[in-house]
This record gives sequence, C-alpha cells and structure tokens, in this order.
Amino acid sequence: MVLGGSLGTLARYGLDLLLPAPGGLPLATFLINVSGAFLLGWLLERLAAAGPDTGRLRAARLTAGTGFLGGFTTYSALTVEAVLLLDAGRTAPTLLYLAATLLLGGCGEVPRFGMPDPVSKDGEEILELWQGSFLAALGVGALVWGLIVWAAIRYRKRNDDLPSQTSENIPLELFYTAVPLLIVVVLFGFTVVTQQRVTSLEEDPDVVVEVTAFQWSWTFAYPDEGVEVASNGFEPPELVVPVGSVVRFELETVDVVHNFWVPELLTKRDIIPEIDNEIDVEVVRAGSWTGRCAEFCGIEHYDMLFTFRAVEPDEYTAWLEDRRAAGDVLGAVEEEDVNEGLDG
Ligand SMILES: [Cu+2]
Repeated sequence: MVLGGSLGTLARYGLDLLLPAPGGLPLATFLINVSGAFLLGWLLERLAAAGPDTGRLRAARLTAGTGFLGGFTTYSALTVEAVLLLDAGRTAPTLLYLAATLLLGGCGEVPRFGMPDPVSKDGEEILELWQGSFLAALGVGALVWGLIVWAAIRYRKRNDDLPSQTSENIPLELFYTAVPLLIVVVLFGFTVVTQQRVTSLEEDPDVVVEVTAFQWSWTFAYPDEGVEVASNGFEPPELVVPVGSVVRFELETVDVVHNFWVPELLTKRDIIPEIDNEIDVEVVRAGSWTGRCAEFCGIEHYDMLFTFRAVEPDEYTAWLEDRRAAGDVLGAVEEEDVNEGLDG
C-alpha cells in the first residue's frame, strides 16, 4: 500500500508538471481525479469478478486500488484549488470544476458507449476493448480541444506586431511524432490480444450447432443430439443454447453470402460459400434475443431473423426432448419447404 501510494503520488506530480493549466484552471487535477475514479471503479469490478477479497486479490486491491489510485487521485488538491479560484472571484469556473469532477468521477461504472449489453464471455472482452479505446479517444480529444481553446485565447491577436517566427522545434516535433505512434502501438496491442482470444477455438466444445443460412432463413442442426430446427413458416426459427457451455457454431451457406449476427454477442461472422467459418460462444446468462442476417443477400434479406435463446442446462435437455418428440430430427428439414412456407 505504501509502495503503491508513493508510485501513485509520483505519477500525479508528473502529470501535474506536464499538463498545462489553461486560463489558470486546474486541468491536471481534473483529469487525474476523473481518470483515477474510473480506473478505481474498473479495477474493483475486475477484482470482484475474479474472486473473493483474500490473499493475492486483496493484496492487489490494497496496492493498486487503495495505494496507487489513492495516492494518484487528490481531493485535497481539489479543495485547495477550488478555494483559490473562489478567492480570485471566479465563482462560475469553480462550480463547474467541482461539479464536473464529482459527477464524472462518481459515474463509477464505465458507460458502454452505444454497445449492447453483452451476454457472452467474448462479448464482455470486446466491450472492454471498446470502452478502453473510447476512453483513450475521449482523453486525447479533451486534451486537444483544451489545447486549441487555450492557444486561441492565450495567443489571440493583441496588436499588429509579428508573432514569434520560430521555424522549428526538434524536441517538440519528436514528442508529437512519438506520442501518436505510442498510442497506435498500445491500441494495436490490446486489439490483437482481444482478437486472438475471442476468435480462438476450444479443443473440445460442449455443444456443436451447424448453422445453415439460405435465401431466406436458417436451419440449426445439433448433430450430437440428432435434432434439427427450422422456421415453421410463420415464426423465425429458434436457436437454443445452454448457459455456461462452450457452443461451437459451424457456419455454412447453401447459396449466397450471409452473415450470422446476434448483436448481444458483440460479434458477427460472414458465411461465405465454400468457406467454413466457426465461432465459439459461451453465453453467461439466460435470455432471449433476436439474431439476424447482417449481409444484404436478396429481396427477403429483411426476413432472415431468428430467435437466439439461452437457457439453463436442464431446460436445454428438456427442449431437445421436445424437439425430438415434435419430429424436428436431423434430415427432416427440406429447405424448399421452409422457403415456400416463408413465401406463402
Ligand atoms: Cu442473408
């Protein structure tokens, strides 16, 4: 905790020196407190998900959370700066500064920035990558906007003298070449790691489903269970999977290119003639969502919906029984029948 606290304080002083104070406003403290609060929320959530607060997890919480982030964020600086601003008669900026820090910092949970609430393990990882990239972009954006406004105000035209005619500044140019490169490298690194993880295939999936796309519907076959389901011609077909099992979707098409997409999985995959695509999905909670074809594949593309339903394992077994009893067995589906049904 002491080590973490010292490192956190050092990091704060470093940023304090680096970041400008546009118009005398404490930008550095603001960014530090808001980002610190977000990081702490994220860290505590991750630790809570990893297991009970004992042993190494507890040590990690004390070092990184209480120590580092505790030393990093500084509410004493917030108070002192607010009082200094108030004394200087700048009431509006003071209130804005306090409100923005506490509101943003108090969000606790990072917003999803437009992504659906993920229902699979991969989806959670993809969401985290998206949130991280979005926050990084927001941070860079805020810094750039701040610098633009600051430069416009600080160096506005005051008289007719020529401004400074500096033609080059090697350290500065190196700095603004290195920083974007570093940002790209970091984003690229996180992307590759996440991509490798979410596209990797298990040795031995618990359930295999053969997903067949055609103009314009789907069939879902469970070869190990001898079950195959299709649309009844009136309702979209239903794809049912057990919660907590690794499900392999083997994707194939019998005609043109389609695309398998359940938005809540945060992933979709093209289904291309002659090319076998496979994805592994582990759904983490029960529910029912709408899946669709995400590749324009013809006049009734809009109708290529299916119901994606995740149920507890015993319910899944019962569903398989029901399907067999209803005659939804392998080979019983004729694609032409389904097409006629949909057309009629
Ligand atoms: Cu399609």
